Amino acid sequence: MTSPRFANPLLEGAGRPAPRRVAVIGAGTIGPDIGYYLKAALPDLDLVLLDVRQAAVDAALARLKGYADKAVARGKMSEKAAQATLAGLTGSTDYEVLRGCDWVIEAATEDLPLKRRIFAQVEARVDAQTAITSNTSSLPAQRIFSEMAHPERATVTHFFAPAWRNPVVEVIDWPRADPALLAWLRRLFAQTGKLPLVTADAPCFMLDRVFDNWCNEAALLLGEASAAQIDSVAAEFVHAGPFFVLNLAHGNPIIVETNTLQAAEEGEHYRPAAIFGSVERWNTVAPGREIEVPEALRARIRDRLLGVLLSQSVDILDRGIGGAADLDIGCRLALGLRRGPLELMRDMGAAECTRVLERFVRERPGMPGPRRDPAAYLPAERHVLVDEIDGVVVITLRRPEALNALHDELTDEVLAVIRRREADPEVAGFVITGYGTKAFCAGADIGRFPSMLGDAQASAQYARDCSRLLVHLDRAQKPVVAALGGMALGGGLELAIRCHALVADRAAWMQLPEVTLGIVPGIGAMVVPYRRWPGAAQVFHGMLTRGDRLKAAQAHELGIVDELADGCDDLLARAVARVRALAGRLPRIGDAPVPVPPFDSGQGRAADGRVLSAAVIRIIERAVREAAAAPSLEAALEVGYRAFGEVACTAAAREGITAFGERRVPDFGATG
Ligand code: DAK
Repeated sequence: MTSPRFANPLLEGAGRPAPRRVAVIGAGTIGPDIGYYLKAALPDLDLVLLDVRQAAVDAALARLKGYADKAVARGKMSEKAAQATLAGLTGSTDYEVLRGCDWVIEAATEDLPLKRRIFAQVEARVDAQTAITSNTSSLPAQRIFSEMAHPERATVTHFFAPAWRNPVVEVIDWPRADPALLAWLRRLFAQTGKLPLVTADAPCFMLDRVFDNWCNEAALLLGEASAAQIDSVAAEFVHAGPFFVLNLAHGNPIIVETNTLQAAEEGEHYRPAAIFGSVERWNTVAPGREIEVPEALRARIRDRLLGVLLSQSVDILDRGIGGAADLDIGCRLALGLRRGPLELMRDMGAAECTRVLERFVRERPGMPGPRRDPAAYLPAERHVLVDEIDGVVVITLRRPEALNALHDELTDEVLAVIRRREADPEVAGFVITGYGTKAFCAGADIGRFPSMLGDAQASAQYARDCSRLLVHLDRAQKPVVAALGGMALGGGLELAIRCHALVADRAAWMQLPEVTLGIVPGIGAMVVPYRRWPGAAQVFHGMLTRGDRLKAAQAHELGIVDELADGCDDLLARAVARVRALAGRLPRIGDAPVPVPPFDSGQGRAADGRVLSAAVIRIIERAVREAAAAPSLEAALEVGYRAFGEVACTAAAREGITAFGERRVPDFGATG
């Protein structure tokens, strides 16, 4: 596999335009789900579902209408967006509809001769530039496409269920594929909310090698333990145990097929467990429920399950089937692992990894063992991508499952990359951007907050600790520019405003939603804006005390955003150019106290009419005034940290954070 030129797919040039007409062949489960994802992301697209059976087409179209109706009912989609998604979505049983398509996606049964017949029919009707991809989970591209007239425009794009929602797509880099096709697919996926992971053309690619062998290993343990016991032990590592998932996905025949393929290609140790041939449904426990497992048996099952995960992971990395950070994020998002296998290895430590792997290879002869020290398999960065353009290091926050929300590990990684590269004379500076086009960053990962509630000291200290990156930016010797491609919320906006310049896509917007959560933005937003953009003080008052949104264009007029961009290429090009322009003349946030206009004592409501906490608003107003009067930036920031500590002890914070976790609107009327 050749590594993509850029880790962030959006840094690849546009190459060819986005598709206008797409066909999905196969109206079973995954084909229509792929179609729905594409139509929701690209509503102007002409999309046709093709199947040999009209009944399947009709059922698929009805299902997709149901998805759109549900999205509207849940407030996830506007009526208008739902109509646009369903418009231009048609079904057919006639291959002639393929004419004029610029992308054909095959999602038929996992049957090599059938797939080849389908592609012969496709090639007879489309022109040589049409992209053709297959959604197989196991069959190598080499086998599927090698008989085609133009194999260079074909590859595998392997989606994961449910394909309309699951962000992961494996994109297979096989020797005959045109690199421009891969670049186009990666970019298109990243622009439409997906997470493309490039993998080599091995049977079962990257993620199904992990999943299939995990399930197979579980089945091989059945002589010693029941399915329910094995699922109970597996719960430490996955959200749903292997047998539960096999029941859900009717997966037994799939494991038989895929592991037979791996056995034929790579050795008998991959042979599927015989029991798959005689059982249809496993008798097991649902996720969240566990049954008693004797300690010695638990330890044995645990070692075998960990063993197969680690063995597959080191093999994937040793053979270059996929990348380390991709393996971890793919296993979490596509396979439902609680932690990626390399995260597990990191947490286990080298000695425990070696013990587990040695035992596994001893008990399962032929299974791959490590070729390097366990530590050598760990990714340098887990949550950020690092690229370089023209001497500018582009750091991409990549947590698509949480709209790039910040947590400690992520901010530590950003800081580590900056520290590692800033002394390099070849490096002019840095751009920080968010993965995809929807979000720069949706704020702090609120999951961490409940543990701090009620402890003012610990909360204030946490705010100080979390500010390491931001304080580093205040003192940086090289420019750091924030490139906002979409929303910048809460802690994400606090990061952006500490960068030396902001460049934003016209569609981007900003918000400080903390007040709606019963907390305050403690790491700079009550301080920095008033010192950097005093003319916009009233706007920041509204953002802080009402959660008002600020659109990029207005932020540009106010001087907060230095440049507006049109689309992702323009955004990143401008951000890189801005880094170069800032060299040697970095703006610094002032130490001198600044005046602040009075707050208009509003009605304590958010822009959408929701009641906010009067106590929290009081803390914000006081902190803004105190910070503005503070004799230095450092002292002003300290005011913000302490205000976060204070708010963490309020009933409003407890209510707001609890409500967020429970996905309900907080009741600040009751808390004050
Ligand atoms: N954290 C974790 N996950 C998040 C997230 C966040 N901030 N924002 C979004 N996500 C997740 C969603 O839960 C969802 O996950 P699944 O349900 O798919 O598992 C996924 O991202 C996609 O989001 P949605 O499905 O909600 O997408 P929509 O387009 O429908 O809505 C939204 C987008 C941004 C309007 C919505 O996701 C939203 O309201 N998100 C929460 C925004 C928010 O409140 N952000 C936090 C602001 S407070 C401090 C340090 C920092 C801070 C404070 C103190 N100290 C150290 C003291 C900062 C605080 C904040 O940032």
